[in-house]
Amino acid sequence: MAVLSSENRSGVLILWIDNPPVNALSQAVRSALLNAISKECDEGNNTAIIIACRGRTFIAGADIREFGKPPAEPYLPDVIAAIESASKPVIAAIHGHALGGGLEVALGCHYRIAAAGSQLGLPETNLGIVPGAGGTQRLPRLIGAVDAAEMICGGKPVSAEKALELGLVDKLTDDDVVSTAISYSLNVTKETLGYRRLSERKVSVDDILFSNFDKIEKKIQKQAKGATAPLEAFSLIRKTIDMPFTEGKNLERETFLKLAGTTEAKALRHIFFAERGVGRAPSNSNPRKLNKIGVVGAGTMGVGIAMTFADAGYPVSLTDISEEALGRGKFRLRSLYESQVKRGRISERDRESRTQLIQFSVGYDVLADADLIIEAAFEATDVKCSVFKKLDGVAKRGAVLATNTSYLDINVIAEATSRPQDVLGLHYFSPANVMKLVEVVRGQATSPDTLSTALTAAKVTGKIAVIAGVCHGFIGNRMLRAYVRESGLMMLEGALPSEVDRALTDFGMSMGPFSVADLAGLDIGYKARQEMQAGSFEPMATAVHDRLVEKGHLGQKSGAGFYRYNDKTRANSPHPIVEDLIAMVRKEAGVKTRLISSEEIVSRTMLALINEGCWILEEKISERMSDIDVVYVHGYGFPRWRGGPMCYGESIGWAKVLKQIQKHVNGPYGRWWNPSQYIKKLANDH
Ligand code: T1G
Repeated sequence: MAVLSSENRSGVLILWIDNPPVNALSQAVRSALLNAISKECDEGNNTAIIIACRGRTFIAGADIREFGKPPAEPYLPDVIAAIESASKPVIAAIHGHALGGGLEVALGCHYRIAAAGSQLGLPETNLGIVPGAGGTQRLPRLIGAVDAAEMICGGKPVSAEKALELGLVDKLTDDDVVSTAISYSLNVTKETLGYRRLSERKVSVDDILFSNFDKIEKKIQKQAKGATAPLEAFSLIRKTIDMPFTEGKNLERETFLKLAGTTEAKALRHIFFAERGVGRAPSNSNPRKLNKIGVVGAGTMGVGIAMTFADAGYPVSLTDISEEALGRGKFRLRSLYESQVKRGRISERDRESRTQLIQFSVGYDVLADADLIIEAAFEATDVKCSVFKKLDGVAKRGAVLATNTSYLDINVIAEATSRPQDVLGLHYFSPANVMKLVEVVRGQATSPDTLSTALTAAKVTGKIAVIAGVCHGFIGNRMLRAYVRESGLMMLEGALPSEVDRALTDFGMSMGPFSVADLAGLDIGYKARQEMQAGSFEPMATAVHDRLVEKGHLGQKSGAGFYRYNDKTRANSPHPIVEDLIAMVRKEAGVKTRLISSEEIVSRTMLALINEGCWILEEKISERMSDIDVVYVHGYGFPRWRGGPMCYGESIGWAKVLKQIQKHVNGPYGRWWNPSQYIKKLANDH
């Protein structure tokens, strides 16, 4: 199928790019575009050229699948140079997304028309690179250094409306964007092309002088959270802002090629495709219709889950055992939506309509017509089994019955019903209406249609769904246990909680393990451990955690845990009793302390994650390594620019990883370090 076709309409040549799914600038597209532009300029008699795209979007960028392969001519900067130097006006007719190389093509055009609702951006820094086809040079010449730096270094697209305000597009239309571009072309002539060629412009001096680059740099540094590409983009813009175009473009290309091969860029490409590879329904499955949702439990998770569906326009029946419990749920719902209105996230009308969609009631009768019922009751197997037994008696045939448990055995819960084939886990992460990740946990009896229905529910509510099998903690929480174990043991061996947290936030984790424990509530882990079989976890690793809970220090919720929290500012400071408790546990355990470096903290926690991840793959709890990375990046604050724990393991090298793990096998807690056959095979094959 041709990736480009041309059409003559009213004396204008329309070049239609047609390269599904997102009109990425593959080599074939670049070559066809270059030939068509050159041919029209050499021998065509049209008055103008329009570049437009078939399908749902304008060009969404270079073809990321070509990255990592030797670059193939024609190179995109040369294609764009040919567009810009064309002897007749070239107009970009934008709909959907104009991103990366797509926006750079549009910047090479002399005019840009955007359909209302379209998005324009240079998201390259999200892939660990910088724009590589003139974006860092043309954009500042069109909209000024400050707005350009914001767009390029932030990596976020702007709406067509904002683009018009910035001067990035010349016209916005609610009509057909190509027809609008044709009419627009009637008012432009080739005489004015000079100024329309951005490479012939300079960035205004005022703009450079008053750009307050230092302030922008600080903001970008904070947003980057350890990633290097945003800062590289900023330094490139700053360096080239008053350079001649060609010099600046060469430096841009040099920077682009340097970054394209970095571990960070490889990791960001990995997670980009990993996010798109998760949650694929089984091929032989048919999702059931989803019209009405039921939620059991009006606590924090239940209200968050109800909001998730109401935000997507689904009616929800939210039930609990008493009016008092419902009252607390209603209060929570109201305050959450009110704070979203206050922050400008949603309108007053949205708040009203979404609140209307959630009906509160006592008992289960209202759930009789629900297509999907999600249980978010107390985290205890006996409680959940009793809820599912009741649901089994109320729910209609074919309703999907999901539990929001974060680690319990779904097979046991399913067996409490007469329909285990309709039961699975939907493990949302708190706050459920905000966090994108949901683990879809298939029980041994879960049918393909039930699984497919749950995956559809996740998709239509904008979640990233990762399929998991049943084990204690599924994917994320099972790996978290290994990570917490090593953090806790290193605390006993000599590292302070704040040193462990700092080493890991410097590595890129959004929060350290002890801060996370305080945030989640130390009593959560305490209760979970009481339900776990002896020998299934390392008690020494959480001995201090347990002492804190027994003294009533539950973390943020009680004002103190590993840290003390200022109840006004929520700022934290070391909790004075923690060091005494650590010393006491060390003494009881006869532990001889030693200096523990941040390198050891990162190594042991990461190896623990990777080793557990390989066991999860060996036991087929997860289908693929990249799924585990998606769970950890989206559910546990793992730095995106490292691609996830398994991607990080790959970057170290599997043979080296296995060797380091084997060293721990011979250590004092070696029983937790047995390597799987899976990792041995990886080390052997790589
Ligand atoms: N290259 C190759 N495939 C791409 C792609 C791309 N740029 N963008 C998307 N896909 C695939 C994706 O893998 C999925 O495939 C399908 O398209 C639908 O994507 C020179 C060097 C455009 C907002 O970073 O942000 O230009 O799973 O599920 O939710 O300076 O895709 O179906 O097989 O995401 O509707 C810069 C990345 C590249 C844009 C659409 N551009 N894409 O979202 O669909 S670097 C980007 C997106 C660059 C220049 C530099 C989104 C989207 P499959 P999807 P969506």
